[in-house]
Amino acid sequence: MDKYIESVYQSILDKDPLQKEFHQAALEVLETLEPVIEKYPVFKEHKILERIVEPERIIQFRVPWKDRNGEIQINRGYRVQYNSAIGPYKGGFRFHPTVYLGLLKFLGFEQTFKNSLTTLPMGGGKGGSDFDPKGKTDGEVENFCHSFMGEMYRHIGQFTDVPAGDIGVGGREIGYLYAAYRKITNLHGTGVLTGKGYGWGGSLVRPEATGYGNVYFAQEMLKTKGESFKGKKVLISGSGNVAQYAAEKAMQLGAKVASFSDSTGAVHAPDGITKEMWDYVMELKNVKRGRISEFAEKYNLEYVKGGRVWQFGGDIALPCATQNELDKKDAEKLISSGVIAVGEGANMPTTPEAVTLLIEKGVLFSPGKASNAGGVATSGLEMSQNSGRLFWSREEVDKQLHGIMVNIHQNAYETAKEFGAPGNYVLGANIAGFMKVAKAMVAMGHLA
Ligand code: NDP
Ligand code: 2IT
Repeated sequence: MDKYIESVYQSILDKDPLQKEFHQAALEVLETLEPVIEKYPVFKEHKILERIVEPERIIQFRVPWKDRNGEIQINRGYRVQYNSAIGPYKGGFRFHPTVYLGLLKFLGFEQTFKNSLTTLPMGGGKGGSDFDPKGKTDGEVENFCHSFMGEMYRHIGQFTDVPAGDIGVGGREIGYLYAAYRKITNLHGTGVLTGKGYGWGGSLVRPEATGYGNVYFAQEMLKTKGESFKGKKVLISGSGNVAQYAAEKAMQLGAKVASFSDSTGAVHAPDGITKEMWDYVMELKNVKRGRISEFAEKYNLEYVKGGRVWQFGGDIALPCATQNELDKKDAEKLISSGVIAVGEGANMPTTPEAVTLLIEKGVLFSPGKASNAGGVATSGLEMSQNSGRLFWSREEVDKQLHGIMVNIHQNAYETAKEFGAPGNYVLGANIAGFMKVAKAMVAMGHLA
């Protein structure tokens, strides 16, 4: 690695030695930026790298709430407002027991480049809490959300910072959060959150957007090799929002969706799931909030407790659960089963060693910041509709989402070629996402 870039990376390690996911995300970006720093010395003169790794603002607060027994519980709330050079901070809230500052810094950092790739005017941010919605009653989740928003409301707004969902934050949580925001501020400020329900400011296709977008991106990658989803065995990990809609779109394109998983295990459906089975998973996960093992039981499918879906082998892999869920061993298994494409639906699900191996072996590989950008892009479309006080049809939103994904693919593909690494979507997406933010920061001087 270039000495200057290495020194920036070293400063991150020195300042925050325990934030390992953030180190990983920063290194993955920094190590691909060498040709840009060489070609545009202005970025070094303006200390863009030193500035871009440092969040503009971090908010951390106490979230006290009462559980079903009337007992007081305490969680931590956060918002990392990473970069607002090209628009208001934008990015989801994650509610999961593993949430801490290092995790949210990784996600906010990624979000900055992802949002830039969408071409919409959105900066990067991320927030959340170590609160675990699993096993909680609706009432407990509601109490928690009200307390969380009791502090968060003063830091957000349509021109400041626009949060949305992520792991553990879906339509239910956004509803409770939005109610608290309205109560406190007396504003029907629809533009303050995205992922709202249809009828109270939400956009059609936002729930589907990340999963659909990931499949649209993979479709573009496959086209470069004269391939398509038709008849392919597709492995999907996770069974939450992104996994559900990636599965639906892959099925619509004629693929056999052969797996789902959750944090307790993996299910194999070697012949592909049917629409009825997909409906069952939707009800199981979104209404009953049950475990994926119940799906395996119901349809008499193989279930591997504590296992990962990659062991089942397939043509296309779409990791849609969480970070670092596909490692080098998993990549080896996928390669030996003849995988042709891996499209990240989650954020950073593939470990660096696995990414290197997949690219080396000529597997089409898309980094999450490019291929899962459909979610935040459609959040951007929700913001546009809120500003215009109107609603677009399903066809209109889906058409725009599709166009954005095709464009991100094209941009990453062309940028990789321009910088001497044809077919390397990691390098292409990092450089393309970085350039727009970096140029904006240079234009605005050292305060940006
Ligand atoms: P959900 O909460 O709807 O689903 C998450 C899924 O991943 C669940 O199946 C969950 O299983 C599993 N999972 C979560 N944590 C772990 C873990 N530590 N180990 C194993 N499995 C785990 O979240 P989303 O579908 O919204 O998010 C999935 C991924 O996609 C995340 O990386 C998120 O950052 C990313 N993403 C989401 C976007 C969105 O619009 N929602 C946009 C772009 C990216 P369990 O129920 O057992 O916890
Ligand atoms: O990681 C992500 O891009 C998201 N969780 C979606 C963020 C958003 O603002 O829609």
